[in-house]
Amino acid sequence: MNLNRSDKLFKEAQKLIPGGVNSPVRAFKEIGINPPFIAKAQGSRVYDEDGNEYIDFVGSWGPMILGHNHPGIKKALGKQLELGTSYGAPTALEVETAGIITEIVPSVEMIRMVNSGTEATMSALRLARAYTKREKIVKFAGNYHGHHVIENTITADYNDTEGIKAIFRESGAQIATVILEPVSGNMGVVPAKQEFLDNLRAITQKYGSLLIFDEVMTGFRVALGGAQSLYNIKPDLTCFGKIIGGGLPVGAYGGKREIMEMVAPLGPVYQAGTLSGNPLAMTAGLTALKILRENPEIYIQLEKKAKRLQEGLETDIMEARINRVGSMMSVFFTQKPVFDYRSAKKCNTQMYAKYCKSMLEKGIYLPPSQFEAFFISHSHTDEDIDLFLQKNKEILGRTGGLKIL
Ligand code: KE4
Repeated sequence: MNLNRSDKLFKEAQKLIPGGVNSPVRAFKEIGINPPFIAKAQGSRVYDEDGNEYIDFVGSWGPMILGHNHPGIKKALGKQLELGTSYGAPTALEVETAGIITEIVPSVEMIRMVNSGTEATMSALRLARAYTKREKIVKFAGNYHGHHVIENTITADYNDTEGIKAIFRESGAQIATVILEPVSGNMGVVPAKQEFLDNLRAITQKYGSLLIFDEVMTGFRVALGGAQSLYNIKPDLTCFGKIIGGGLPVGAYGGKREIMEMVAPLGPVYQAGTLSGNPLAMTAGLTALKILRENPEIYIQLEKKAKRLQEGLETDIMEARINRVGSMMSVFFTQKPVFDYRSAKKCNTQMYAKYCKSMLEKGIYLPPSQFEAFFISHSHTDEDIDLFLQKNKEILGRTGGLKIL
């Protein structure tokens, strides 16, 4: 596979940008090869600077649920471009976007736009501390809430109900909030158990702590209403990102009115942003959300395609476990269940690296890290799924074994 131009660009990039990338995972370090530099994308495909074509299962790490360069989003952006790109003033677009999210996600009565998932979780945590007048934050090993450093935390084990009960017995009165990914995507895909979430909701209520769902990845992904609609749990605050930007930079946090009313200029929690609610980003996000709301069969089709891929991989790769929720999934090279970060870390990550590299050489673009999710989009066809399964077979040796090892 010719990666000459990408290699040259990477060499140049490394002189100017830390690690040659603007986000670490893009450097393909875990895979041990130079990353392809992507030149364009359309539907389920991305194309690198050397003209190599890939079926894309990274989907820009989640936003591309409708596929790349969706015609409806492109048309809406073209129209908005005629009207300008940023005003630093309130717009009707922000009202409409806030409206559609609060309509689709009932736990969100009020919402504030920011520019990334990191900003969303950072702001939600600050707000939770201000609202409860407490400082401690409970988070979970293997969950990622953006690159901000969360101080004064207690790190618990995911899916460990007894562990959480013990933490609250010990420190409940000091705990401002519990934050988690209701379906983890950042240790690979690891779904929360229903009783684990039910307990979290009950115990935070009992101790007067807030429950924050980080749905930056799962929001509008695992279902239109996100993971909270699958588990039928109402968190106090929810963080969004990725899909709500339709491919442009958007994050948001929202929840109970009485909590959100503490945010400036209404309340004392100052949070601001030059490009928050930017008209272009709102246009892309709003268009994507309208398409998802008006075409519920999209989620039925996503489920069908993703289920078929999961079953195909489970049949062909004897050494692997596939965790999946809706159209987000991960291949773990282990024979044991993966239900928390400890079990995820026991997987054969070297095997994953070889698998990912071999699939890339076959034109299948997977996340270059075991501890990420890959995504099916509405633009992936049945042929794309067939090709994934066929390429998967090609790199397997003896029945189910990996020839590459
Ligand atoms: P951003 O600041 O990257 O928009 O969002 C941070 C974030 C917060 N919460 C969850 C659950 C997330 O998954 C993320 C970001 N996800 C990673 C991929 N796992 C983004 C990819 C990257 O870091 O380049």
